[in-house]
Amino acid sequence: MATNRTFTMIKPDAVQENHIGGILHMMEEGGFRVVELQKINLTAERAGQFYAVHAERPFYNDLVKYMSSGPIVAAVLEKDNAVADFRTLIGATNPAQAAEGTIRKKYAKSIEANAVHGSDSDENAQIEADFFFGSK
Ligand code: YYY
Ligand code: MG
Repeated sequence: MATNRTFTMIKPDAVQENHIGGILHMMEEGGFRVVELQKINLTAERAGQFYAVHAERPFYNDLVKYMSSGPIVAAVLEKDNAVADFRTLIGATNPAQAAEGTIRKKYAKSIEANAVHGSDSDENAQIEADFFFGSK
């Protein structure tokens, strides 16, 4: 995958509360093109694999439970400088610290139910996109 792509998920509570459209709109308005899109249920096992890097963290079990509690929307997005620009668009992990105008400021309910995922590096964007969509 080229370095102008990133991977995102719209998390269960945002899907449950009918924010798929609003969140995708903010992504498109932010200059991102949707190149892959899929609504899917993660099993606890798959959610655990996706967040395996956090397996030793105290929030891991709750995170896995949350991420498998309802459907998510997985997507690959394209834009110049995608990974960094998307992290700016989504805002801080903790919505209490998220800047005005960010997706998490508008839609996140808590540090766990924080509306969206965004890859943190080009390498992880590739790995995470492949996790859902396979190698392209
Ligand atoms: O990349 P980002 O999603 O902003 O945060 P990470 O530090 O990678 O954590 C992944 C995920 O874990 C976060 O989106 C919510 C959850 N989490 C949590 O529930 N409690 C924390 N103290 C930290 C993270
Ligand atoms: Mg992260």
